[in-house]
Amino acid sequence: MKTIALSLLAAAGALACAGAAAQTTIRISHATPATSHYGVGTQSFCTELEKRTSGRYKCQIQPNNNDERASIEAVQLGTLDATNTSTGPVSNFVPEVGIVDIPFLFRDYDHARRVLDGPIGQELLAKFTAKGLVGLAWTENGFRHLTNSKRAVVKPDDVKGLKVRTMQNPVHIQAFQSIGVQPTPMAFSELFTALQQGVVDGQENPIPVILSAKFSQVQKHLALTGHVYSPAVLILSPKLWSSLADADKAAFREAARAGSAAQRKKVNDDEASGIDQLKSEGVAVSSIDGAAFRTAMTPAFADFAKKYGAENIRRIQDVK
Ligand code: EAX
Repeated sequence: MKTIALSLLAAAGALACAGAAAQTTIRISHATPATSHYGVGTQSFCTELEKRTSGRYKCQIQPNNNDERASIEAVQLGTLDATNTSTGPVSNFVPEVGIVDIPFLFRDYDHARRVLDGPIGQELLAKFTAKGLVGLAWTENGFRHLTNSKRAVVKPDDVKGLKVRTMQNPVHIQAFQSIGVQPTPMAFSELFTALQQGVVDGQENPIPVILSAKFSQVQKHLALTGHVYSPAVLILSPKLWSSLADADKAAFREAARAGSAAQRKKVNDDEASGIDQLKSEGVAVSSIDGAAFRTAMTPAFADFAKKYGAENIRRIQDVK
C-alpha cells in the first residue's frame, strides 16, 4: 500500500514540476496599435507559438511601444524578449541591413517578399547574431509614401525645403537630402506631436502606418511616392533563443512564418482600402513622377553602391 502511495506522490511531484516548467512568458513589443499590421502579425505569431508549444510559451504583447531603436536595445540587453520592428533603426545595430532601405530597390511587394524569404534575406538575418541579436524572420511594414501639411507633391522640386521626419536611418536621411528635403530623424514615438506642432512639415510611412497612426488628423497631402519598401523583422534576444530546446526553436520559426504571413496579408488589405479611407478622412492624394524622383536621387544611389556593393544591389534587383 505504502509503495503505491509513494509512486502516486512521485507521479504528482513530476506532474507538478512539469506543470511548473510549462509557463514561459515572452515579452514582445511593436510600435503601432494592436489592430495594425504589426499587431495582427505579432498576435498571429503568439497564437501559433502557444499552439505549437502546447501552451508552454505565451506572449505578453506590448503594442504602441513606439521607440523602435530603444526596443532593439532592450532586446540586445535581454530586458525585452522580442520585438517586431521596421528596419528603420536596425542598420545602427546591423550595418549590412541598410541595403534593404535603399529607395526604389524593390519593384513591388512580390519582389520584396521573394528576396527577403530567399537566400539574400536569410543571409542578412544571419548577420544579426554577431551583433547580439537573433533575426528570426522578416515580417513587413510596406511601401513608404510621403505626407505633408504644406502642399501637393508631384515632382522633386515640390519637396525642396520641406522639413520631413525620417526614421533614424542613414540611407533614408541621405536619400532625402539628395532631393533637397530637410530630413529630421526622430523616433516614431515623437512623430504625431511633431506633426501636430509643426516641428516638421511631413513624414513618410506605409499606408498601414498612416492609417493606424491617424496621420490624416495632422497631414493634408499624401503623395504616392512608394520611394522605399520598408521591411520589418522579428528580432529575439539571444538570452531567450539560447534557452530553447531544438524542438522549441523549430516551433518559434514556424510561428514566425505564420506571423509574417498574417502581417503581409494585413498590409495587402490596408493597401487595397487605405487610400480611399484617407481620402474620406480629408487627405488630398497625388500620384508622382516616379522617374523624376529616381533621377533626382542618382547622386545618393552612387554612394549606396559604394557602401553596400553594386553587385549586392544588382543581386537583389535581379531576383525575379
Ligand atoms: O515601424 O518609425 C517609422 O516610421 C516606422 O515605419 C514605424 O515605427 C512602424
